[in-house]
Amino acid sequence: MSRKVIITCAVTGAIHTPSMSPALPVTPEEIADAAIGAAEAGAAIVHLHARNPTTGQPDQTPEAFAPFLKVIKQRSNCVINLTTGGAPTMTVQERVRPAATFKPEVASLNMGSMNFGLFGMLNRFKDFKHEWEPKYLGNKDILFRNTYQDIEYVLTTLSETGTRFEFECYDTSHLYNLAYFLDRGLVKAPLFVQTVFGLMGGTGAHPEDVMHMKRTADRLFGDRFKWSVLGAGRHQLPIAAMAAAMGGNIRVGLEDSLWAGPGRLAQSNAEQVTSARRIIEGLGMEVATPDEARQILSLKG
Ligand code: KMH
Ligand code: ZN
Repeated sequence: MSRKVIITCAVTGAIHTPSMSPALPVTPEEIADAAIGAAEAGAAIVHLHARNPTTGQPDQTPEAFAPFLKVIKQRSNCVINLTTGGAPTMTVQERVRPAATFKPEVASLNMGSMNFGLFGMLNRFKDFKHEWEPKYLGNKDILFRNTYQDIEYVLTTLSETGTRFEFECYDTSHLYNLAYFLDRGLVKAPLFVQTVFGLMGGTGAHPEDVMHMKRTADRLFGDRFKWSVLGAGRHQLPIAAMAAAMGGNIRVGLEDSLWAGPGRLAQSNAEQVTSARRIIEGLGMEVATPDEARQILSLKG
């Protein structure tokens, strides 16, 4: 039997801004359509953020999530994964509210503090429509705060909900932080470890970085984790191909990359999911359905 590979699609996020791409979903209708389209193309999991429908600014209020969650649940069986990262400018108390309110099957959990370097994008994109965009991107002081206390706060806030986690690890130190929480019994196997490559402030996207992260996770967690990768920007598909061949799962989506190929903006999230699907099937493997992902990751369903 061929291996089942889980595709996660992160449809909008808090990194890219609306002026960068007309395909970036902003309104609740656009976010719902993007998530459903990604699921129809093969994503078992959709990772969701919300935005202010007028300005496109990240909005972590439960009220901003409610309209698109309702539509997605009505029209798709995909696994819903809500961000607890929100935007790096938000407090952890704000960030956890949507997951605490909607108790999804999966929520993201960022496993360490780091610099967040968005300013590289200021040279690549011009003509910002909203004043907040260049200000946000140009801030060289963004600290993405995920202290031990913050991580514990998310874990304890969600402990009664049955929500499991997409552990976002941007460096090997974050894997060690996860091992600490595993030792303390605050998180349970199978761990869904999302290793992030090529984001400024985190590890790079060289094949050696991927190998080192994978080897470290193997050594710390053995058979107690399921590995997934996310390559930022132009690294998205090369990292996906490498990891799929090494036994990993794949995350794509406009949160992580706006591109479909060199110099070509993706027209939709579904387009990136289709590219991920081609890689998986080209390697002789199969894309996991939402129910298969639920079983592989021991989700509450
Ligand atoms: N944008 C990703 C690199 C979260 O939502 O918790 C990180 C992310 C964080 O997805
Ligand atoms: Zn996210």
